Amino acid sequence: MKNSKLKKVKKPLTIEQQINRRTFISFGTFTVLSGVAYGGWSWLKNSPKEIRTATAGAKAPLRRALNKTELFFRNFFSNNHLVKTYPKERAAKVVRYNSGIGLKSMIDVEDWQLQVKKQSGEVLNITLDQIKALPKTELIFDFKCVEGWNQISHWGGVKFSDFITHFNLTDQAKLDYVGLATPDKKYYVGIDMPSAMHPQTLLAYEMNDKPLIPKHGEPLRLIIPVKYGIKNLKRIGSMAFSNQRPPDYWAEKGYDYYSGL
Ligand SMILES: Nc1nc2c(c(=O)[nH]1)N[C@H]1C(S)=C(S)[C@@H](COP(=O)(O)O)O[C@H]1N2
Ligand SMILES: [Mo]
Repeated sequence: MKNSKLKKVKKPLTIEQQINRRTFISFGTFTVLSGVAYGGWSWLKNSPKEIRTATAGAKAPLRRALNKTELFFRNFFSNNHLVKTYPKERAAKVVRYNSGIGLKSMIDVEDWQLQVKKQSGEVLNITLDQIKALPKTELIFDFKCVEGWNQISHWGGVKFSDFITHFNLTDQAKLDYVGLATPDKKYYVGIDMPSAMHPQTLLAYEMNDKPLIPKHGEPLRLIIPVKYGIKNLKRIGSMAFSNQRPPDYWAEKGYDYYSGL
């Protein structure tokens, strides 16, 4: 009889050994993943701040990510895509007031004029009556602030795009951006032109069917429902057109320039 080869039989692991093995694997995985997370975090933490342009204050890689996200979302932006609207009854009667940068100085509403600066340097001065003479558009939508609140509110005014057509600014609207500022220049925003020309973007002079009150931006404010509240500048004093990002109050403090919804 041949020597039967003795097959080496693998002894099954005891329960205790199995537990030890799993503990080892989980703990090892945890350690490796923590290392990766810590590495990523400290890389971001030690990365340089962005170079101050229209935006500032954020880490350079974070800003790159925000700008990439903007490009991604801009591809989907469409003037046919409308923000959800609501019936009038749903609009808040007591409208929340957020902040009043650029609203502190006194202005004479009777004397107020909107200063429109063309890229050529030419300036138009437009009165509130001229603006009110245009067709009025109403909008009831859910206003959203980056600070975490939202509220359905009701606005009336002229469509930004109607304003552009009426005042022969069509060539200006071919530029990439429009910048808006309060009369004292203490609050200012930059808006990409597709968002400004969106059919629901308003130069609003009414809230709840009444003229705007000072804290909500008397006599004229921007209502741009495709953006967060920060871009909805109250008390517009001037408007300018350019191909460069106009200065933007919150973007200079680290917030996303685009701030789209
Ligand atoms: N001039 C000016 N406009 C402004 C602001 C501001 O401080 N000053 N705050 C913005 C922010 S962060 C928000 S959420 C909305 C709030 O508008 P409301 O106070 O009419 O609710 O206004 C925006 N427009
Ligand atoms: Mo806000």
